[in-house]
This record gives sequence, structure tokens and C-alpha cells, in this order.
Amino acid sequence: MTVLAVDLGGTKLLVALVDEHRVLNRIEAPTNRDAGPDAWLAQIADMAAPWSGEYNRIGVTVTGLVQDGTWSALNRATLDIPPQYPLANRASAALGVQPTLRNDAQAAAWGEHLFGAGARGDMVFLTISTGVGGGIVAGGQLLSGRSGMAGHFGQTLHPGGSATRIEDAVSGRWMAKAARAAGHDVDARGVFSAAGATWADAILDNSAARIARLCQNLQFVLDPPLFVIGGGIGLAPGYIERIEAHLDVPRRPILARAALGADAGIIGIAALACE
Ligand code: BMX
Repeated sequence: MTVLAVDLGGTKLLVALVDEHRVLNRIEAPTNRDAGPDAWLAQIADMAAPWSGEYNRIGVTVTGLVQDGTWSALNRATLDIPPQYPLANRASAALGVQPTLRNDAQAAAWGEHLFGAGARGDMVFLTISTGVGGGIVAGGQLLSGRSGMAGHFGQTLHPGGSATRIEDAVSGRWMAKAARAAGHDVDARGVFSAAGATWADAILDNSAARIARLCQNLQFVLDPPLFVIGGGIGLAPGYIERIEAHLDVPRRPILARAALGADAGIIGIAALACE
């Protein structure tokens, strides 16, 4: 069954036609962060217009908290969404069909479970990108929790005791901020390009060490057989190796690269839309 699958993240918009694990067609655009949800949905409808009649279902996965058809930002710095935006109603109006809705990292976890590194087993998915998100597959089920928050690891508090959320001390946004503080006006991509320089290695290692500690903590909470690492930062050159270097401990978490890469979210939401 062909699905119109949409992944609306803090950095980019991805609209695709997906049939199971196959991406048949795709179009991407940078997320215009100041435009707001109505404009993003209108842009998605425009991007999908050439494929009208070519799909049976619609799945929309978004950064942020999806709860009873509404959409809210847990961290407005990742993407500024008005509280309780009526996503189900507005997406139905913009796209003509009631879509299946899910948080981006939860959908990506399901995609990696079904068709990626998870190999249909239990796992924890961690995406390090604009923010830090995640998803949990336990007992063969994708967890949502009481209010759709299960897997939002980026919102957990930095172990240092401050009010800092982990994602505000790890993500691409933090890397750019740390680079500026070190006198280098570059984004996260620029930090990775400078790997080998002391200042850049310090930023990359600090980020990776914090994710390593998060994985160790989650190992004691969920004890999953596998952690699947995704996201633009998570899959960047050398980043997983840097996490591994901080995991030389007993009962160490086992990590794997997200096999579906940036497509995990659209493949996961397509599968959820067909359930
Ligand atoms: C934030 C949160 C999560 C999201 C994660 C990764 C917002 C807007 N988003 O923790 O819902 O899964 O970022 O988001 O509060 P991404 O855009 O980097 O994929």
C-alpha cells in the first residue's frame, strides 16, 4: 500500500511516497523555522500535489509532542510550535485525508525496528539532530506512554544538576553555540569538518560523552538489547565511535547505526499508517 509520508523536523521537511520499506519518490526542503504550522502544512500540500491519486494513506511525523491530535513543542528552541496546535484537524484540511500522526523519533524507532537495524527486535532509538529525540520498542510494541512522551530522552535533565535539558548540551544547536564560544563561527557541520583540531574534538567528545552517559542510564532503566543511533549528528563521521569510546564499562550498551538513515521516520510513519 502506498503512503504519502511526511517528516517535519526542526531542520528539514521531507515528503515522500513510501511502499513498505521502499521510498518511491521524495522531495525535501529546509524547514522555514519562522513560518509556523499553517505555512508548513500548506508547503507540504504543495510538495505532495504532483502525487495526487498515487497514494492510499497519509502519515505525518513531526518534531514535538503529539497528543490526542494536538501538536506542542517540548523545546521551542528545536522548533517553535504554538501550544496544543490542532494538527489532526489542520493536516486533514490541508491534505484532504485524516493522516496518522506520530512524533518523529518514535516513528523512526518503529521504522528501524521493522526494516532497519532493529531487525524486528526490542530496541531503543536515539536521534541526535536539531534536538535529541528517541523511541522505545519493548515487547514488540512502540511505546507512547501516558501522554505520548515515551522516548523524549532529549528532555531529560543534564546529570550535572542544572535545569539544562540533555539536548541543550548535546545537539547540533549546542555544538554551534559551543563553537562560537570557542571563537569559531560555524554550525555543527563546521565542527565535524574541523575534527582533529583541539577545540572541535572537545565539543564532539563532550556531546558524545553525554550521550554515552544517557545510554548507560537507559541501560539500567530499560536494559534493551540494542541502541540504534540516528540523526544528522548521530550518523555524522566518527560520532558513534566517540560515544563508544566513553562506553568502555561493564554491561556496556550495544550500539548500532540507524540502517535507514534519514528515511527511518517516513518509513516508520508509513508502516503506522497502514496498521
Ligand atoms: C526535541 C522535541 C522532540 C523531538 C526531538 C528531535 C520539540 C519541538 N522536539 O527534543 O519531540 O523528537 O527534539 O527533533 O520539542 P528533531 O527535529 O531534531 O528531529
